[in-house]
Amino acid sequence: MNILLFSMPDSFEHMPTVAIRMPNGALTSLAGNVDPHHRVSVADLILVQSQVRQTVIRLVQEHQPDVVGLSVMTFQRHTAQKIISLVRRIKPDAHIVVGGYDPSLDRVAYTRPAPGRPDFIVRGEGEATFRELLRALENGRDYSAIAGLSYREGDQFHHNPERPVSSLTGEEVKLPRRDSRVLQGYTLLGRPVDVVETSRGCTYDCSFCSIIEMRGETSTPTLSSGSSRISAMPTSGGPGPSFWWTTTSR
Ligand code: B12
Ligand code: SF4
Repeated sequence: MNILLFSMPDSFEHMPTVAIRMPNGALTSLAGNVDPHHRVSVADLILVQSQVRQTVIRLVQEHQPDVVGLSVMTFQRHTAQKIISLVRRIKPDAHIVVGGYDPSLDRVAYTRPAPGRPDFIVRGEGEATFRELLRALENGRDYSAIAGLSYREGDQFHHNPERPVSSLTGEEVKLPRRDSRVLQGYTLLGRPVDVVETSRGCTYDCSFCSIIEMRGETSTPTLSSGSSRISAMPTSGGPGPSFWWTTTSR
């Protein structure tokens, strides 16, 4: 199947894109964890902030996606709903999936009847849930056994049980696929940048933070420099980024 994954274009006023244009770590991780016969394209819309509509239309026409996925933070919800409506108009048969912090923590906002409503909500960690969803779509299987998934039947959403948190060590979560990106130009203060994930979750409970709600009070260990996740980063001195931003919580 053709899969097109978008992150949202919105940035906070203190993070203008002239200073920071960072890739979304979730989407390349999803791309690295689906079955290998799928064609996955990742588009970080932060790179085309002034041409969002044209870019979405162009990419949908070029890639003819069977599945369109959106990664959404809370302050980006309204934009996500507008993009879903746009995709529905230009590719009505595409299955639309949302994931990330906002759909995970406020699923109700995505289930109300409205033009920007998705077909599926992936709650919590997405790698295994999204892979199983693609298998079910491909083989016409039912969705009720897929942990972490909410799915729509007519106007009714069903919410399956939660999926347990994964570990970054071992083979449970495979390496991200950065070569699935179809837009380029990530920079931090004008220098090339990329992200590498070194741990997940947190054992603290700060009231303003979404981590605990998302993953529970657990933390996967911080990876050592010998791990495959770190050694798969392009080495310094080569064509790779000048900066690596780690996604560890603390
Ligand atoms: C790295 C990071 C950044 C970087 C890069 C962000 C980027 N380009 O994505 C920078 C520094 C730029 C950043 C900025 C901000 N961030 Co930030 N960031 C993070 C951080 C530390 C890691 C995110 C990450 O890559 N995780 C690794 C990936 C693999 O995990 P994931 O994102 O959770 O994705 C998984 C699931 O959510 C799901 N999933 C996600 N998307 C999708 C999509 C689909 C289709 C599917 C199926 C599944 C799915 O599957 C993924 C794999 O399991 C998180 C905290 C954390 N530890 O997670 C905060 C976090 C995401 N940021 C947060 C916030 C608020 C911000 C800012 C708004 C802060 C601010 N006030 O300016 C800005 C906004 C950025 C912008 N666009 O302007 C909040 C979001 C809270 C919320 N409720 O939405 C978080 C959770 C921090 C927190 N403590 O609460 N951020
Ligand atoms: S990730 Fe940071 S802000 Fe969030 S609970 Fe842990 S220590 Fe607190």
